[in-house]
Amino acid sequence: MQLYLNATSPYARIVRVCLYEKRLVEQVELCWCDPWVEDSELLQIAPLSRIPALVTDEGEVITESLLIALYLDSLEERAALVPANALAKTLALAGLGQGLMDAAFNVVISRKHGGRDVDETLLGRRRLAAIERSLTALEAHTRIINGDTERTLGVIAVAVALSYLSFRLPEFDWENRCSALSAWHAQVTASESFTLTAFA
Ligand SMILES: N[C@@H](CCC(=O)N[C@@H](CS)C(=O)NCC(=O)O)C(=O)O
Repeated sequence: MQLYLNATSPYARIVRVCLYEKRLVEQVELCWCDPWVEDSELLQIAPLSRIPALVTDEGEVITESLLIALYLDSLEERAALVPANALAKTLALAGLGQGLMDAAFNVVISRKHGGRDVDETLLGRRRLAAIERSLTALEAHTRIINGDTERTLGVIAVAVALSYLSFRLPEFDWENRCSALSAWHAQVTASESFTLTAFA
């Protein structure tokens, strides 16, 4: 298999963490690329020019981080990313994590191309408010308060989204404002799958 990725994409990091959790890293060639330039190799397989993109051994191209994670989960029984007996809980948390990631990523990319003024637009304000509300919801989330750190897709998506927030939008200072979330995140990200895939 081949995975198209870069070192700063939170979406690609979800997939990389999943590869370590499923112990599939050795079976994947990492193809480092820049989706923001005309990369002919990436464009050949991914018309949207977005990463992550996984090329399977059969030649199928799977895009969208959570869909790639589902595919990887199907390849190996060990370390279920989406356990059948906790399907709804796992998907609920994964959606929250992906949503937080989307909001944060949109803030970052909008500022990059439009400057800080974009924060004052309707969309800019909505995204910043969405991040704040998500942090509040996560801080009060029963799975986080109960210390559920089993690295399912939901836990991985939320933890990567929070790491991305620290990496790109440190002004949110969520680590000091959300103590339960911060303790939970520290525990989840102490694993090899996170330390070996840190944003660079
Ligand atoms: N929903 C997608 C988002 C993927 C995405 O937006 N990737 C970014 C990099 S972090 C990208 O490749 N952007 C290039 C572009 O939109 O042109 C996923 O979950 O994989």
